[in-house]
Amino acid sequence: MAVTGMERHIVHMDMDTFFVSVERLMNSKLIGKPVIIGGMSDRGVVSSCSYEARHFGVHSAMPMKMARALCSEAIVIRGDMDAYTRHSRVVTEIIAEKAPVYEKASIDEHYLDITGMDRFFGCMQWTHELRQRIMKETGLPISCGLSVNKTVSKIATGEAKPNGEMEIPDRQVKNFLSPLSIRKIPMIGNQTFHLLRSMGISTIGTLGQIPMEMMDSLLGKNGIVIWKKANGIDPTPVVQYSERKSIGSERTFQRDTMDVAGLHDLITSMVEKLAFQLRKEEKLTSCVTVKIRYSNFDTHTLQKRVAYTSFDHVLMPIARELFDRLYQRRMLIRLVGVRFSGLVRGVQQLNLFEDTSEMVHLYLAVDKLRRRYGSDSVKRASGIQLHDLEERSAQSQLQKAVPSPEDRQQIDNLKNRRWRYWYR
Ligand code: TTP
Ligand code: MG
Ligand code: MG
Repeated sequence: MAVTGMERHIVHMDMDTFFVSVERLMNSKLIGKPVIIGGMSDRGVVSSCSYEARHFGVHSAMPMKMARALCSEAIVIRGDMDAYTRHSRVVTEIIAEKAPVYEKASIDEHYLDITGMDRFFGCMQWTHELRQRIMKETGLPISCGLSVNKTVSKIATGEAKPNGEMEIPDRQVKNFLSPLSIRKIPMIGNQTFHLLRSMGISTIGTLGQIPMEMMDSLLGKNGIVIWKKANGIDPTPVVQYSERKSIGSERTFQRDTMDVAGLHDLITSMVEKLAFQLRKEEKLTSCVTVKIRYSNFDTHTLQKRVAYTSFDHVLMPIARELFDRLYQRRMLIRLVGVRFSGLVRGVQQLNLFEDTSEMVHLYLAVDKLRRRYGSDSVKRASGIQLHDLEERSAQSQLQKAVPSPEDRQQIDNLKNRRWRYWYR
Protein backbone atom coordinates (compact mmCIF):
# COMPACT_ATOMS: atom_id res chain seq x y z
CA MET A 1 0.00 0.00 0.00
CA ALA A 2 1.13 3.51 -0.75
CA VAL A 3 2.47 5.41 2.22
CA THR A 4 0.75 8.76 2.48
CA GLY A 5 2.96 11.67 1.75
CA MET A 6 5.41 9.54 -0.16
CA GLU A 7 5.86 10.70 -3.71
CA ARG A 8 5.20 8.00 -6.27
CA HIS A 9 7.01 7.49 -9.55
CA ILE A 10 4.65 6.20 -12.22
CA VAL A 11 5.63 5.51 -15.82
CA HIS A 12 3.15 5.30 -18.68
CA MET A 13 4.30 3.74 -21.97
CA ASP A 14 2.32 3.63 -25.19
CA MET A 15 3.41 2.36 -28.60
CA ASP A 16 3.37 4.93 -31.40
CA THR A 17 0.78 4.24 -34.12
CA PHE A 18 0.94 0.64 -32.94
CA PHE A 19 -0.82 -1.28 -35.72
CA VAL A 20 0.88 0.84 -38.39
CA SER A 21 4.30 0.35 -36.79
CA VAL A 22 3.87 -3.44 -36.80
CA GLU A 23 2.88 -3.31 -40.48
CA ARG A 24 5.98 -1.22 -41.20
CA LEU A 25 8.13 -3.79 -39.48
CA MET A 26 6.76 -6.40 -41.88
CA ASN A 27 6.93 -4.14 -44.95
CA SER A 28 9.49 -1.35 -44.96
CA LYS A 29 7.93 0.24 -48.06
CA LEU A 30 5.27 1.67 -45.75
CA ILE A 31 7.78 3.82 -43.85
CA GLY A 32 7.31 7.54 -44.40
CA LYS A 33 3.99 7.09 -46.20
CA PRO A 34 0.41 7.81 -45.12
CA VAL A 35 -0.90 4.45 -43.90
CA ILE A 36 -4.35 3.61 -42.59
CA ILE A 37 -5.35 0.34 -40.91
CA GLY A 38 -8.98 -0.60 -40.65
CA GLY A 39 -12.01 -2.21 -42.26
CA MET A 40 -11.56 -2.23 -46.03
CA SER A 41 -15.10 -1.37 -47.02
CA ASP A 42 -16.57 2.11 -46.90
CA ARG A 43 -18.48 1.07 -43.82
CA GLY A 44 -15.30 0.14 -41.94
CA VAL A 45 -13.59 2.46 -39.47
CA VAL A 46 -9.98 3.55 -38.98
CA SER A 47 -8.18 1.64 -36.18
CA SER A 48 -4.76 3.19 -36.55
CA CYS A 49 -3.14 5.70 -38.89
CA SER A 50 0.38 6.99 -39.44
CA TYR A 51 1.34 10.57 -38.65
CA GLU A 52 1.62 11.19 -42.40
CA ALA A 53 -2.10 10.34 -42.65
CA ARG A 54 -2.93 12.38 -39.53
CA HIS A 55 -1.62 15.48 -41.28
CA PHE A 56 -4.60 15.16 -43.61
CA GLY A 57 -6.99 15.10 -40.64
CA VAL A 58 -7.41 11.32 -40.47
CA HIS A 59 -7.82 9.87 -36.95
CA SER A 60 -8.80 6.65 -35.16
CA ALA A 61 -12.48 5.64 -35.20
CA MET A 62 -13.16 7.83 -38.26
CA PRO A 63 -15.32 6.17 -40.95
CA MET A 64 -13.05 4.74 -43.63
CA LYS A 65 -14.99 6.53 -46.34
CA MET A 66 -14.16 9.90 -44.81
CA ALA A 67 -10.52 8.90 -44.25
CA ARG A 68 -10.12 7.95 -47.92
CA ALA A 69 -11.72 11.21 -48.98
CA LEU A 70 -9.36 13.23 -46.79
CA CYS A 71 -6.25 11.36 -47.84
CA SER A 72 -6.70 9.67 -51.21
CA GLU A 73 -3.04 8.66 -51.49
CA ALA A 74 -3.11 6.74 -48.21
CA ILE A 75 -2.16 3.07 -48.31
CA VAL A 76 -5.07 1.26 -46.70
CA ILE A 77 -4.31 -2.07 -45.04
CA ARG A 78 -6.58 -4.66 -43.54
CA GLY A 79 -5.35 -5.34 -40.03
CA ASP A 80 -3.66 -8.50 -38.82
CA MET A 81 -4.66 -8.99 -35.21
CA ASP A 82 -2.48 -12.10 -34.81
CA ALA A 83 0.63 -10.07 -35.58
CA TYR A 84 -0.39 -7.19 -33.29
CA THR A 85 -1.12 -9.62 -30.45
CA ARG A 86 2.30 -11.30 -30.87
CA HIS A 87 4.16 -7.99 -30.78
CA SER A 88 2.07 -6.77 -27.86
CA ARG A 89 3.17 -9.87 -25.92
CA VAL A 90 6.84 -9.30 -26.67
CA VAL A 91 6.62 -5.74 -25.32
CA THR A 92 4.88 -6.99 -22.18
CA GLU A 93 7.55 -9.65 -21.69
CA ILE A 94 10.35 -7.07 -21.81
CA ILE A 95 8.54 -4.85 -19.32
CA ALA A 96 7.73 -7.80 -17.05
CA GLU A 97 11.38 -8.71 -16.90
CA LYS A 98 12.44 -5.24 -15.76
CA ALA A 99 9.61 -3.55 -13.87
CA PRO A 100 8.83 -4.24 -10.21
CA VAL A 101 5.08 -3.63 -10.72
CA TYR A 102 3.34 -3.15 -14.06
CA GLU A 103 -0.18 -3.04 -15.38
CA LYS A 104 -1.04 -3.88 -18.97
CA ALA A 105 -3.74 -1.35 -19.66
CA SER A 106 -4.45 -2.07 -23.32
CA ILE A 107 -2.91 -3.82 -26.30
CA ASP A 108 -0.16 -1.18 -26.61
CA GLU A 109 -0.05 0.46 -23.22
CA HIS A 110 1.51 -0.21 -19.79
CA TYR A 111 1.73 1.57 -16.46
CA LEU A 112 4.74 0.90 -14.23
CA ASP A 113 5.15 1.79 -10.58
CA ILE A 114 8.87 2.38 -10.06
CA THR A 115 8.60 4.16 -6.71
CA GLY A 116 11.78 3.58 -4.75
CA MET A 117 13.96 3.15 -7.83
CA ASP A 118 15.30 6.68 -7.37
CA ARG A 119 17.31 5.42 -4.42
CA PHE A 120 19.34 3.26 -6.76
CA PHE A 121 19.13 4.88 -10.21
CA GLY A 122 17.56 8.03 -11.46
CA CYS A 123 13.95 7.14 -12.34
CA MET A 124 14.17 8.95 -15.67
CA GLN A 125 17.42 7.21 -16.55
CA TRP A 126 15.84 3.86 -15.77
CA THR A 127 12.76 4.71 -17.86
CA HIS A 128 14.89 5.93 -20.73
CA GLU A 129 16.91 2.71 -20.74
CA LEU A 130 13.80 0.55 -20.69
CA ARG A 131 12.29 2.50 -23.57
CA GLN A 132 15.50 2.16 -25.61
CA ARG A 133 15.56 -1.53 -24.90
CA ILE A 134 11.97 -2.04 -26.04
CA MET A 135 12.68 -0.17 -29.27
CA LYS A 136 15.87 -2.10 -29.90
CA GLU A 137 14.39 -5.52 -29.21
CA THR A 138 11.07 -5.04 -31.00
CA GLY A 139 11.96 -2.52 -33.69
CA LEU A 140 8.82 -0.58 -32.72
CA PRO A 141 8.64 3.08 -31.63
CA ILE A 142 7.23 3.80 -28.17
CA SER A 143 6.73 6.96 -26.13
CA CYS A 144 6.57 7.40 -22.39
CA GLY A 145 5.79 9.76 -19.55
CA LEU A 146 7.16 9.73 -16.00
CA SER A 147 5.34 11.57 -13.25
CA VAL A 148 3.63 11.22 -9.88
CA ASN A 149 0.45 9.39 -10.91
CA LYS A 150 -1.23 7.54 -13.77
CA THR A 151 -3.20 10.47 -15.15
CA VAL A 152 -0.30 12.91 -15.36
CA SER A 153 2.05 10.25 -16.75
CA LYS A 154 -0.46 9.28 -19.45
CA ILE A 155 -0.99 12.90 -20.45
CA ALA A 156 2.82 13.34 -20.52
CA THR A 157 3.13 10.37 -22.91
CA GLY A 158 0.59 12.03 -25.19
CA GLU A 159 2.61 15.23 -25.17
CA ALA A 160 5.87 13.37 -25.79
CA LYS A 161 4.54 11.55 -28.89
CA PRO A 162 5.73 10.62 -31.39
CA ASN A 163 8.87 8.82 -30.39
CA GLY A 164 9.57 10.81 -27.24
CA GLU A 165 9.77 10.76 -23.47
CA MET A 166 8.84 13.34 -20.89
CA GLU A 167 9.34 13.71 -17.15
CA ILE A 168 6.99 15.88 -15.10
CA PRO A 169 8.23 16.15 -11.51
CA ASP A 170 5.74 16.89 -8.74
CA ARG A 171 6.50 20.61 -8.57
CA GLN A 172 5.82 21.05 -12.30
CA VAL A 173 2.57 19.13 -12.52
CA LYS A 174 0.26 22.17 -12.30
CA ASN A 175 2.22 24.24 -14.81
CA PHE A 176 2.36 21.31 -17.18
CA LEU A 177 -1.38 20.60 -17.07
CA SER A 178 -2.67 24.15 -16.91
CA PRO A 179 -2.46 25.24 -20.61
CA LEU A 180 -3.56 21.87 -22.03
CA SER A 181 -7.02 21.25 -23.46
CA ILE A 182 -9.51 19.53 -21.15
CA ARG A 183 -9.73 16.87 -23.90
CA LYS A 184 -6.37 15.56 -22.76
CA ILE A 185 -7.87 14.28 -19.50
CA PRO A 186 -8.45 10.60 -20.30
CA MET A 187 -11.94 10.52 -18.73
CA ILE A 188 -13.33 13.39 -20.78
CA GLY A 189 -15.32 12.06 -23.72
CA ASN A 190 -17.21 14.02 -26.35
CA GLN A 191 -20.28 14.71 -24.25
CA THR A 192 -18.43 16.03 -21.20
CA PHE A 193 -16.09 18.00 -23.45
CA HIS A 194 -18.98 19.83 -25.11
CA LEU A 195 -20.76 20.41 -21.81
CA LEU A 196 -17.66 22.00 -20.26
CA ARG A 197 -16.88 23.95 -23.45
CA SER A 198 -20.39 25.37 -23.45
CA MET A 199 -19.58 26.77 -20.03
CA GLY A 200 -16.45 28.39 -21.37
CA ILE A 201 -14.05 25.88 -19.83
CA SER A 202 -11.39 24.85 -22.33
CA THR A 203 -8.12 24.41 -20.46
CA ILE A 204 -7.25 22.08 -17.61
CA GLY A 205 -6.10 25.13 -15.62
CA THR A 206 -9.56 26.72 -15.78
CA LEU A 207 -11.24 23.42 -14.97
CA GLY A 208 -9.08 23.01 -11.88
CA GLN A 209 -10.09 26.42 -10.59
CA ILE A 210 -13.85 26.02 -10.64
CA PRO A 211 -15.33 24.94 -7.29
CA MET A 212 -15.32 21.19 -6.79
CA GLU A 213 -18.96 21.34 -5.61
CA MET A 214 -19.94 22.70 -9.01
CA MET A 215 -18.40 19.72 -10.78
CA ASP A 216 -20.22 17.50 -8.32
CA SER A 217 -23.60 19.00 -9.13
CA LEU A 218 -22.81 19.02 -12.85
CA LEU A 219 -21.45 15.49 -13.30
CA GLY A 220 -21.84 13.75 -9.96
CA LYS A 221 -19.06 11.48 -8.71
CA ASN A 222 -17.31 11.51 -12.09
CA GLY A 223 -17.21 15.30 -11.89
CA ILE A 224 -15.19 15.14 -8.71
CA VAL A 225 -12.75 12.62 -10.18
CA ILE A 226 -12.30 14.80 -13.26
CA TRP A 227 -11.80 17.90 -11.08
CA LYS A 228 -9.15 16.09 -9.07
CA LYS A 229 -7.38 14.97 -12.23
CA ALA A 230 -7.40 18.56 -13.48
CA ASN A 231 -5.58 19.42 -10.25
CA GLY A 232 -3.04 16.66 -10.78
CA ILE A 233 -4.57 14.35 -8.17
CA ASP A 234 -5.02 10.67 -8.98
CA PRO A 235 -4.46 8.13 -6.21
CA THR A 236 -5.36 5.04 -8.31
CA PRO A 237 -2.72 2.35 -7.91
CA VAL A 238 -0.89 0.45 -10.64
CA VAL A 239 -2.56 -2.95 -10.44
CA GLN A 240 -0.16 -5.78 -11.16
CA TYR A 241 -1.11 -7.47 -14.43
CA SER A 242 -1.46 -11.21 -14.45
CA GLU A 243 -1.94 -13.42 -17.51
CA ARG A 244 -3.85 -15.71 -15.19
CA LYS A 245 -6.46 -13.18 -14.12
CA SER A 246 -9.56 -14.43 -15.80
CA ILE A 247 -13.31 -14.80 -16.09
CA GLY A 248 -14.88 -18.20 -16.37
CA SER A 249 -17.92 -20.38 -16.04
CA GLU A 250 -18.37 -24.01 -14.96
CA ARG A 251 -21.25 -26.39 -14.81
CA THR A 252 -21.50 -29.61 -12.80
CA PHE A 253 -24.26 -31.87 -14.02
CA GLN A 254 -26.82 -33.44 -11.73
CA ARG A 255 -26.48 -36.55 -13.86
CA ASP A 256 -23.22 -37.21 -15.70
CA THR A 257 -23.54 -37.06 -19.47
CA MET A 258 -22.08 -38.16 -22.81
CA ASP A 259 -24.40 -36.02 -24.92
CA VAL A 260 -21.80 -34.33 -27.13
CA ALA A 261 -24.33 -32.16 -28.96
CA GLY A 262 -25.73 -30.97 -25.65
CA LEU A 263 -22.23 -30.26 -24.36
CA HIS A 264 -21.42 -28.26 -27.49
CA ASP A 265 -24.56 -26.21 -26.94
CA LEU A 266 -23.63 -25.62 -23.32
CA ILE A 267 -20.11 -24.49 -24.25
CA THR A 268 -21.57 -22.23 -26.90
CA SER A 269 -23.83 -20.56 -24.40
CA MET A 270 -21.01 -20.27 -21.82
CA VAL A 271 -18.79 -18.56 -24.40
CA GLU A 272 -21.64 -16.30 -25.40
CA LYS A 273 -22.24 -15.16 -21.84
CA LEU A 274 -18.57 -14.66 -21.04
CA ALA A 275 -17.91 -12.76 -24.26
CA PHE A 276 -20.86 -10.52 -23.49
CA GLN A 277 -19.32 -9.87 -20.08
CA LEU A 278 -16.01 -8.97 -21.77
CA ARG A 279 -17.70 -6.47 -24.06
CA LYS A 280 -19.71 -5.01 -21.19
CA GLU A 281 -16.50 -4.40 -19.26
CA GLU A 282 -14.69 -3.24 -22.43
CA LYS A 283 -12.14 -6.01 -22.25
CA LEU A 284 -10.49 -8.37 -24.70
CA THR A 285 -9.19 -11.86 -24.02
CA SER A 286 -6.08 -13.53 -25.43
CA CYS A 287 -6.42 -17.06 -24.07
CA VAL A 288 -9.24 -19.61 -24.00
CA THR A 289 -9.22 -22.60 -21.62
CA VAL A 290 -11.68 -25.48 -21.63
CA LYS A 291 -11.94 -27.94 -18.76
CA ILE A 292 -13.70 -31.27 -18.44
CA ARG A 293 -14.04 -33.60 -15.48
CA TYR A 294 -14.98 -37.22 -16.06
CA SER A 295 -17.31 -39.07 -13.73
CA ASN A 296 -14.25 -40.66 -12.05
CA PHE A 297 -13.02 -37.12 -11.23
CA ASP A 298 -10.16 -37.20 -13.75
CA THR A 299 -9.85 -33.57 -14.74
CA HIS A 300 -8.29 -32.24 -17.95
CA THR A 301 -7.78 -28.75 -19.30
CA LEU A 302 -6.56 -27.48 -22.62
CA GLN A 303 -5.84 -23.91 -23.56
CA LYS A 304 -5.13 -21.89 -26.65
CA ARG A 305 -3.71 -18.43 -27.09
CA VAL A 306 -5.73 -16.29 -29.44
CA ALA A 307 -5.48 -12.85 -30.99
CA TYR A 308 -7.16 -10.26 -28.74
CA THR A 309 -10.91 -10.45 -29.17
CA SER A 310 -14.27 -10.18 -27.44
CA PHE A 311 -16.35 -11.66 -30.25
CA ASP A 312 -18.32 -14.83 -29.63
CA HIS A 313 -18.20 -15.86 -33.29
CA VAL A 314 -14.40 -15.99 -32.98
CA LEU A 315 -14.29 -17.60 -29.54
CA MET A 316 -16.98 -20.26 -30.00
CA PRO A 317 -15.22 -22.43 -32.61
CA ILE A 318 -12.02 -22.28 -30.54
CA ALA A 319 -13.79 -23.44 -27.38
CA ARG A 320 -15.56 -26.22 -29.24
CA GLU A 321 -12.33 -27.34 -30.89
CA LEU A 322 -10.61 -27.47 -27.49
CA PHE A 323 -13.50 -29.50 -26.11
CA ASP A 324 -13.34 -31.97 -29.01
CA ARG A 325 -9.61 -32.42 -28.51
CA LEU A 326 -10.11 -32.90 -24.77
CA TYR A 327 -13.01 -35.31 -24.90
CA GLN A 328 -11.14 -38.36 -26.11
CA ARG A 329 -12.48 -41.05 -23.81
CA ARG A 330 -16.01 -42.31 -24.27
CA MET A 331 -16.71 -41.74 -20.62
CA LEU A 332 -19.39 -39.86 -18.75
CA ILE A 333 -18.62 -36.24 -18.01
CA ARG A 334 -19.56 -34.59 -14.74
CA LEU A 335 -18.32 -31.05 -15.32
CA VAL A 336 -17.38 -28.67 -18.13
CA GLY A 337 -15.94 -25.18 -17.91
CA VAL A 338 -14.74 -22.35 -20.11
CA ARG A 339 -12.33 -19.62 -19.04
CA PHE A 340 -10.89 -16.50 -20.70
CA SER A 341 -7.57 -15.09 -19.48
CA GLY A 342 -4.82 -12.68 -20.53
CA LEU A 343 -7.38 -9.87 -20.40
CA VAL A 344 -6.73 -6.26 -21.36
CA ARG A 345 -8.90 -3.21 -21.80
CA GLY A 346 -10.17 -2.70 -25.30
CA VAL A 347 -13.28 -2.54 -27.39
CA GLN A 348 -14.47 -4.95 -30.02
CA GLN A 349 -13.90 -2.59 -32.97
CA LEU A 350 -10.25 -3.28 -32.39
CA ASN A 351 -10.27 -6.59 -34.22
CA LEU A 352 -12.81 -5.92 -36.88
CA PHE A 353 -11.02 -5.59 -40.12
CA GLU A 354 -13.11 -7.77 -42.39
CA ASP A 355 -15.80 -5.37 -43.13
CA THR A 356 -18.06 -4.30 -41.46
CA SER A 357 -19.52 -1.87 -39.19
CA GLU A 358 -22.60 -4.01 -39.75
CA MET A 359 -21.06 -6.68 -37.56
CA VAL A 360 -20.23 -4.15 -34.85
CA HIS A 361 -23.77 -2.85 -35.01
CA LEU A 362 -25.10 -6.38 -34.74
CA TYR A 363 -23.13 -6.91 -31.54
CA LEU A 364 -24.11 -3.52 -30.20
CA ALA A 365 -27.78 -4.23 -30.89
CA VAL A 366 -27.68 -7.66 -29.29
CA ASP A 367 -25.77 -6.40 -26.26
CA LYS A 368 -28.19 -3.54 -25.80
CA LEU A 369 -31.12 -5.95 -25.69
CA ARG A 370 -29.24 -8.14 -23.25
CA ARG A 371 -28.55 -5.24 -20.94
CA ARG A 372 -32.19 -4.27 -21.04
CA TYR A 373 -33.86 -7.66 -20.81
CA GLY A 374 -31.17 -9.80 -19.18
CA SER A 375 -28.13 -11.66 -20.43
CA ASP A 376 -30.26 -14.68 -21.36
CA SER A 377 -32.72 -12.72 -23.43
CA VAL A 378 -31.02 -12.98 -26.82
CA LYS A 379 -29.25 -16.19 -27.75
CA ARG A 380 -27.44 -17.61 -30.68
CA ALA A 381 -29.62 -20.23 -32.30
CA SER A 382 -26.55 -22.44 -32.92
CA GLY A 383 -27.92 -24.55 -35.72
CA ILE A 384 -31.30 -25.27 -34.15
CA GLN A 385 -34.37 -24.32 -36.15
CA LEU A 386 -35.63 -20.97 -35.07
CA HIS A 387 -39.30 -21.93 -34.81
CA ASP A 388 -38.42 -24.88 -32.54
CA LEU A 389 -36.69 -22.54 -30.19
CA GLU A 390 -39.52 -20.05 -30.29
CA GLU A 391 -41.97 -22.82 -29.52
CA ARG A 392 -39.81 -24.12 -26.73
CA SER A 393 -39.61 -20.67 -25.24
CA ALA A 394 -43.29 -19.82 -25.67
CA GLN A 395 -44.13 -20.50 -22.05
CA SER A 396 -41.15 -18.77 -20.53
CA GLN A 397 -41.82 -15.73 -22.72
CA LEU A 398 -44.95 -15.10 -20.72
CA GLN A 399 -42.93 -14.34 -17.61
CA LYS A 400 -40.42 -12.14 -19.39
CA ALA A 401 -40.52 -8.42 -20.00
CA VAL A 402 -42.39 -7.61 -23.19
CA PRO A 403 -40.08 -5.75 -25.56
CA SER A 404 -41.08 -2.34 -26.82
CA PRO A 405 -42.20 -2.17 -30.50
CA GLU A 406 -38.85 -0.65 -31.44
CA ASP A 407 -36.94 -3.44 -29.72
CA ARG A 408 -39.27 -6.04 -31.19
CA GLN A 409 -38.34 -4.73 -34.62
CA GLN A 410 -34.68 -4.99 -33.70
CA ILE A 411 -35.21 -8.57 -32.53
CA ASP A 412 -36.96 -9.44 -35.80
CA ASN A 413 -34.11 -7.92 -37.76
CA LEU A 414 -31.61 -9.98 -35.82
CA LYS A 415 -33.42 -13.18 -36.68
CA ASN A 416 -32.74 -12.67 -40.35
CA ARG A 417 -28.99 -12.38 -39.98
CA ARG A 418 -26.36 -14.88 -40.94
CA TRP A 419 -25.70 -15.49 -37.28
CA ARG A 420 -29.12 -16.06 -35.91
CA TYR A 421 -30.35 -14.78 -32.63
CA TRP A 422 -33.57 -15.40 -30.90
CA TYR A 423 -35.48 -13.79 -28.14
CA ARG A 424 -37.00 -15.86 -25.40
P1 TTP B 1 -3.70 3.94 -29.49
O1 TTP B 1 -2.52 3.79 -28.62
O2 TTP B 1 -4.82 4.78 -29.01
O3 TTP B 1 -3.30 4.55 -30.92
P2 TTP B 1 -1.99 4.31 -31.81
O4 TTP B 1 -1.01 3.44 -31.11
O5 TTP B 1 -2.44 3.86 -33.16
O6 TTP B 1 -1.44 5.77 -31.99
P3 TTP B 1 -0.65 6.66 -30.89
O7 TTP B 1 0.73 6.86 -31.42
O8 TTP B 1 -1.41 7.94 -30.84
O9 TTP B 1 -0.67 5.92 -29.60
O10 TTP B 1 -4.30 2.53 -29.82
C1 TTP B 1 -3.47 1.38 -29.96
C2 TTP B 1 -4.00 0.51 -31.07
O11 TTP B 1 -5.34 0.13 -30.79
C3 TTP B 1 -4.04 1.21 -32.42
O12 TTP B 1 -2.83 1.08 -33.14
C4 TTP B 1 -5.17 0.55 -33.09
C5 TTP B 1 -6.11 0.11 -31.99
N1 TTP B 1 -7.27 1.03 -31.92
C6 TTP B 1 -8.43 0.70 -32.61
O13 TTP B 1 -8.50 -0.35 -33.24
N2 TTP B 1 -9.50 1.54 -32.57
C7 TTP B 1 -9.46 2.72 -31.90
O14 TTP B 1 -10.45 3.48 -31.90
C8 TTP B 1 -8.26 3.07 -31.19
C9 TTP B 1 -8.16 4.36 -30.43
C10 TTP B 1 -7.20 2.18 -31.23
MG1 MG C 1 -0.48 3.81 -29.13
MG1 MG D 1 -2.74 3.00 -26.56
